Amino acid sequence: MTTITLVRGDITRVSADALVNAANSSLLGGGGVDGAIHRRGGPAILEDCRRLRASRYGKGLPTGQAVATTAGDLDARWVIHTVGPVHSESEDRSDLLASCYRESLRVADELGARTVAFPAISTGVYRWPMQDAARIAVETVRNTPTRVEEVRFVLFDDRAYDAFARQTGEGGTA
Ligand code: AR6
Repeated sequence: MTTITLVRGDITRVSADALVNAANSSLLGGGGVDGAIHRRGGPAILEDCRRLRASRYGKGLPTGQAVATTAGDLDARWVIHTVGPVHSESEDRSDLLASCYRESLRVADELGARTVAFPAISTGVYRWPMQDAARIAVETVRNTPTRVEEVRFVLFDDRAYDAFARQTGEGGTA
């Protein structure tokens, strides 16, 4: 049984076996969580990402997939990079968003990670509506068989925290 916990805050301040990064296909950094992870984690993460681009992911990491690197100076053993879908009004990309959570847990299992922290993937630059993203995140984690013991969702603001709390049945901030 995987325990789901919610915390409000900055994922780069969290201690866990693995921290998940809401990356883009280039794996070479960006804004939001991605920028924060590379800033606080230091250059070792980018070095690993460049190695991945030079080998297995020459064309970049496809949307919905996940891959691990060192966590550099972060309080974790690994960063698991995953690429969320950009939200679309005309096309249902929900399964790609669910895939980010499934694939990240699969990589976590391969690594032997027991505690994994996730941000709310795709809800920033990629514009996924928060409540729907929270539903997909929580349902997917609940329905994915894994040896991960604790999944911690790290929510950056009250709006994100409340959306996830509505899904897990915890009290929100209101
Ligand atoms: N800790 C936890 N959550 C955060 C943090 C943080 N330090 N910073 C932002 N958030 P986003 P995306 C929240 O944009 O939508 C990047 O440029 C934020 O409030 O980071 O998947 C990548 O390189 C939002 O709720 O990721 C890609 O190009 C959530 O994290 C693109 O953005 C996700 O916001 C990916 O977009």
